[in-house]
Amino acid sequence: MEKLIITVALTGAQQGKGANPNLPEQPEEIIQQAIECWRAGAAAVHVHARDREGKPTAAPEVFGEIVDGIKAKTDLVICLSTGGAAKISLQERIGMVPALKPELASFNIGSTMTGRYDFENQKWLSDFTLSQSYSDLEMIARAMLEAGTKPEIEIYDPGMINNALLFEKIGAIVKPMHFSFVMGIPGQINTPTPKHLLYLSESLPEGSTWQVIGIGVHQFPMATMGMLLGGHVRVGMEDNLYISRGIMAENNAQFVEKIVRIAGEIGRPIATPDEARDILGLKKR
Ligand code: KMH
Ligand code: ZN
Repeated sequence: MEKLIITVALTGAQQGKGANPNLPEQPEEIIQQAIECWRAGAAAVHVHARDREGKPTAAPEVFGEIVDGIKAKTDLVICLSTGGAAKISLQERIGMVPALKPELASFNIGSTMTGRYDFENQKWLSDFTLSQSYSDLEMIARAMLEAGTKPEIEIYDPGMINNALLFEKIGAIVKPMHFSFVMGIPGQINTPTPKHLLYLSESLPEGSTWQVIGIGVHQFPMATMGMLLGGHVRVGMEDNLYISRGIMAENNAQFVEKIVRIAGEIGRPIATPDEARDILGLKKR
């Protein structure tokens, strides 16, 4: 079986320390947890940034501080998030791409809705629509192409694979493409079942690579299915705050340790960061 790339999404733009106090927010915490994940067997990290008040930011300086800190101590593949958050404009979201020219950056290839409802108090805790037109998407794709950044194409419903094919046709994305299947967000079409994962993975153009991102309780079951199907996995506290049912994660390295254990049991060897670069067709460091 091909070596397994373990990516860790260390922290997101939605949940904060209020949801899990161990969630890293500040650059020094993010860097420290990235190093621990690398030691545990991660090949890549997916990075979001926050300002000193803990609000999501896309500022290239903050991303730059995190990237420099991770690069100083590890050879991890670094994927920067261009997903942004409410009140962050499209231009701001992708500003770090030309500024930092990351190896990988997330590319949400369509519009998505995310929300969390508090049933007890009957109100929305978060309610965010990432609204992107085709020309917005083309702009993001071309910014990545120009910077030499490989897009990590985030797929929230199968139709978004068609968008990737369209942008490849017009020369804004080049093959081989790398995809993430985000599975288990209510209201989005990638239902977290084996059937859906099989369908998604079989719908990709020849030569593509992919990883599965299971949200919340779906994280480890979907990761295991992904590993069995020959895909790669993303785990970590951006997507799931619990290391097992009812038990809050103490840090991100715990997720890597758990995946390494499962991969060992099913006979899937783990990729080093440089092996991940080979698999993804990234330049050597
Ligand atoms: N929040 C995840 C479900 C991004 O950062 O651009 C998908 C994600 C997207 O990580
Ligand atoms: Zn993200």
